[in-house]
Amino acid sequence: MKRFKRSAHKGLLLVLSAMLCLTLFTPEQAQAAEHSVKGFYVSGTNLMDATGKPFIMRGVNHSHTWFKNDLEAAIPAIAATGSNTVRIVLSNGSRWTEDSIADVERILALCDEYKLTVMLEVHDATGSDSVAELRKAADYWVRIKEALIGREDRVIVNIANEWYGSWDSSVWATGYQEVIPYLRAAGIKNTLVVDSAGWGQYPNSIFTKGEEVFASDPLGNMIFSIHMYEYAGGNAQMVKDNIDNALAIGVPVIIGEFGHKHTDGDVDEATIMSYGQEKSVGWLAWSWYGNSGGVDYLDLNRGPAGALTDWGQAVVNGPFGTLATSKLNSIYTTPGYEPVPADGGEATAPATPTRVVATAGDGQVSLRWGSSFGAASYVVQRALTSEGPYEDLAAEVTGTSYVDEGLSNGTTYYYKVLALNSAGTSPASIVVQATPQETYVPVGNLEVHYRVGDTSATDNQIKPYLNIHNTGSSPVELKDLKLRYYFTRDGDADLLTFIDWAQLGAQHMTATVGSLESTNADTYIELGFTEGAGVIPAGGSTGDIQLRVHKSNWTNFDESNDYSYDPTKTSYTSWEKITLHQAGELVFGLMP
Ligand SMILES: [Ca+2]
Ligand SMILES: [Ca+2]
Ligand SMILES: [Ca+2]
Repeated sequence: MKRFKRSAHKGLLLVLSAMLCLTLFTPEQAQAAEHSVKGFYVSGTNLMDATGKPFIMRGVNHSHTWFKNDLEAAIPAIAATGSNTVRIVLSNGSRWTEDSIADVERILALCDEYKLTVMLEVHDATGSDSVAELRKAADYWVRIKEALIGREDRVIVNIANEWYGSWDSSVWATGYQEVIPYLRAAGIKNTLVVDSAGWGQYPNSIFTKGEEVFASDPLGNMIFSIHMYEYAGGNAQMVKDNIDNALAIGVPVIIGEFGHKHTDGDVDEATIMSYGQEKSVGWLAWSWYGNSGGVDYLDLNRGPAGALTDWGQAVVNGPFGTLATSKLNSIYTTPGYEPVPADGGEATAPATPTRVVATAGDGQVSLRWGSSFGAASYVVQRALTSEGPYEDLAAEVTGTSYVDEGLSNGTTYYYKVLALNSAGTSPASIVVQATPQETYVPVGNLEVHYRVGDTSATDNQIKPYLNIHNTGSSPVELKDLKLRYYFTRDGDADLLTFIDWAQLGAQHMTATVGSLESTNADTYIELGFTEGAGVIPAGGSTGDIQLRVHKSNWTNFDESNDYSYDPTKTSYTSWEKITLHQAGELVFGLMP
């Protein structure tokens, strides 16, 4: 029962059911007998995941091919909606820039980290009635098949977005009957998705020709997709009829795209979501962001990682939205699940840990990393130089973080993380480093906050932005305060200072240049306040003070060697490498 033709599908299923009863196969045995590859498979009108549980897609579409640089922002934000699936728009190169296999691998690795099942699609043949365009889509999947093989448990292939624009079924069916066996012959065993004719909005093609198309798949591992806009999802009855009639042929169907309205009318999105839940039918809303040309209202989100729109709120937070109804692919939640390659052979070693971050603390370093797909545990290695030698610091770490304690402040430590399972060990992650430092505790009630006004360390200006906070319970006279910003002046030219803006009034501020001899500091700018500057109220602050320093000959600085400069502080943060004196006494910060 590994493979059977659709024509015999229903009868054989009955026989299989009878055999299951008689021989008491476990579900695992039945699945192993029925499927030549561990991955998604079709059982009646259900799509099943590789652990044998029904998988009901809940998620969104993401227009990756037009916004290739936004992936790292978009995927975590999409995962945060609770989606279990993301449908990724790719290009086979006919109409847009082809997404290379390396790019696809990058997408799939990132989605693995965020436990998102991926439905890949190519968009170039959208609306075309040309079989040649469908073949180009199929050829694309064969070109990148090495990215698909071995990921049958988490990657689904939507052969061609909305191929076939006409409201007609014959050529639509024969086109798919040609390319589906072609994809299978190439060794692609992933679940395939076929969009209905009529730009995805003519589900009659599924009702009438769907069984013939399904029969062309020697693995019987394909599902249909309806795109529900005004012509296929315009009202509740239309939504229900289209879902019911598609399921009636005995094959799974999903709503691969839907909106809340469209060019020529309303869409009943509430029924799509609620009836989809009632009938265990998957759905993927169009689309994360980036819509234009008059359908901007279809954006679910404001930018790759911005806030949800009203449409996004409905899809994510609605009564049948992703947060209420989405369940992750069980492969990501089943302890001990190990991915198996397409040939059914040995389990594979996990992926290399990515997004490794080391954060220095007082006598310690905190490490965290993204979860590696297929990992049972992690090993953290440490060295005192970036080249090593690295020694195992912690083994069998089952989470994705580790705190290395008892370290010497001022010493730089280097770390790598590796992932393990029963099949082996991943390659090591990139090296990260951190230098533990004593935590600075302010002695009084005044605290200097700093951010960089420009992050270019080699241009002709130094731009520290400053704000003094009074955390005490009585007001502080500004005229008693002196701020110092320390740097190396990199040359002999005179320095010009400007208060570009100060919330308390730049006319109440003074700026003078002083010198000293210390590491990374031969010069400082001292900011003071006039008699009329007033006070910092209890619990208040000075507000923004925007200082700018130039040389008289406008040559460049090198800020990278400046004591007070920290380009990572792009938002206001307490910063002890700027000092504050009150009536001549140091009350905040560490002098260089
Ligand atoms: Ca609507
Ligand atoms: Ca600068
Ligand atoms: Ca400098």
